Amino acid sequence: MANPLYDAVFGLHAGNTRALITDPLSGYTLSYNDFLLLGSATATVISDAGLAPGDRLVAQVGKSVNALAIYAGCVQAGVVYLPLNTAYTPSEVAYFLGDCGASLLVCDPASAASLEPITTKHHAALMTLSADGLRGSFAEAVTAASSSFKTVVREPDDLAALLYTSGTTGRSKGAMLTQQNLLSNAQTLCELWQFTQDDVLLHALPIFHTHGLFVATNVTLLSGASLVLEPSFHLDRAVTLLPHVSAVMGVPTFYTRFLSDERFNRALTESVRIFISGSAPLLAETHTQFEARTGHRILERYGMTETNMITSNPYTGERRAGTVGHPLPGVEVQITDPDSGQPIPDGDIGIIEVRGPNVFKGYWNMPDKTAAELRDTGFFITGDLGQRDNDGYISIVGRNKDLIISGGYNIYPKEIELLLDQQPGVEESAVIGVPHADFGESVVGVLVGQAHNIDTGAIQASLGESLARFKLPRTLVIVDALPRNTMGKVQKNVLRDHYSDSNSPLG
Ligand code: MCA
Ligand code: AMP
Repeated sequence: MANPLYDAVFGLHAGNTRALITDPLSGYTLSYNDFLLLGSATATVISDAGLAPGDRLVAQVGKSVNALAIYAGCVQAGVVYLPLNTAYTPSEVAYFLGDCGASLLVCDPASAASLEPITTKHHAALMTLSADGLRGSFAEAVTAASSSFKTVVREPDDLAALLYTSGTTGRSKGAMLTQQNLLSNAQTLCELWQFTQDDVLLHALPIFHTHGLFVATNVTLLSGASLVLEPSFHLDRAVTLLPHVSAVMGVPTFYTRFLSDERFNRALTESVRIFISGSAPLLAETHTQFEARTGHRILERYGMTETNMITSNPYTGERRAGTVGHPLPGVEVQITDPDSGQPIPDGDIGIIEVRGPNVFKGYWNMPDKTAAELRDTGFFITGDLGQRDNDGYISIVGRNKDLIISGGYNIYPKEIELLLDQQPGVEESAVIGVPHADFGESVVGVLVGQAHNIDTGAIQASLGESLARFKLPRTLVIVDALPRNTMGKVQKNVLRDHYSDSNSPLG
């Protein structure tokens, strides 16, 4: 094959007049063929902007058909796609742009003025695309561009995307994802979850993360199904759309929000054949309540940016609440002792490690980090703690990495602690995640110092200048000292127990 990912996911639909994008409420549809033409015009623009195969394009744009076409255009042009959370601040974007050596940034017209000095500094071009995908220099160029583009030849091991995942040291790492990583995973999931061209997927996830970008989009495209492409998850609209769709993919927050709506019941979900959950733990209680209300058993699966999807509950067999199911076909999972790295018996708790065609190539320009997390044997050390039962179902019981997952977004405490430690009056800090009914976990910052020397409002404002809002601590508390063990290590578990009720917003 000339370009395995493009040919399998996009190219095979040339001439297909069925709907790829559909809005059952307004009647809008966009055919596969028209989307491919849009993707090819986008590839022309990318190539005309001077990007060669292997160059990086960074996109920080709202979710739209045209934004999705940037992904298609990059794959067709052999350019490495790097999507960014729209909530990231200019200082966060500056890091990604500089680290990956991007050639082009596509951003919202409203952000152009604040991002222009950054692109100038890093010698990258800047083009704009509005959140609806219709305005901006990039949109204009696509409208004027030829939709005839010769697909660039790529090897299975060539990079298709670079997705940044925060690091325990506070420095984000770019996970290098190859064509083969993305394609193999999509093919496996498509088959396992039995997607066909008759499916209509409610797509309300962001398209800058693996879940909404690769899992949802690639699986739909591979199977020839349709997408209801919502800009974001709005409960009222999602409830109205449910009778028109056959599949839903979401983070647990979607499901707890559905359950909070009294219209959500068996009749409303009759046309849906599959509800899939991932990116964060789904409480067994949510699983049970969901079944009682609708008769559906949510299918929970587990994945990571570096590995794509790793495990899934079965489509036809028992979907076991509180577990993430079995390793996907072709994917190996071993559970190892955190100290020795040796595999441990079923039932024991250890680190989940994974090997297979889904596992990334390494971290961009970080050979040491790659070597520390990707073994010579090919196993990637996830940092999640899990156990396997006698029937082969895997449960995630905790994390061996200091990570907070809020509404499906990963937040690394270290990144916030480094900033808190620099604030006036703060001697040191610890950032923890505490239970939150809507987001699963929310962020609490524990500051050491004297209350009269610390202005929490000013700290919050200062953090907001450099951190995306979803990372900001919802609560800041001041203490005399942090609890430490005999080795001097901060006991975050003690803090988590103590502040488990502190998830109210700051006043
Ligand atoms: C928004 N806010 C949040 C979050 N989202 N705060 C904490 N955690 C969040 N996840 C804040 C905003 O900053 C804002 O705060 C306020 O909440 C309202 O913002 P809004 O955008 O209206 O929020 P929302 O529409 O209610 O969004 C919540 C959401 C969204 C629908 C849960 O966060 C979401 O779509 N999450 C999905 C993330 C995802 O796709 N993860 C997959 C990662 P303020 O008022 O202060 O400004 S991929 C992955 O994990 C692996 C590979 C896997 O296995 O899938
Ligand atoms: P990310 O770095 O955004 O790719 O997030 C990956 C992390 O999300 C994993 O290492 C897990 O800690 C977590 N995760 C993903 N799916 C699940 C799940 N079904 N249950 C619990 N945690 C999950």
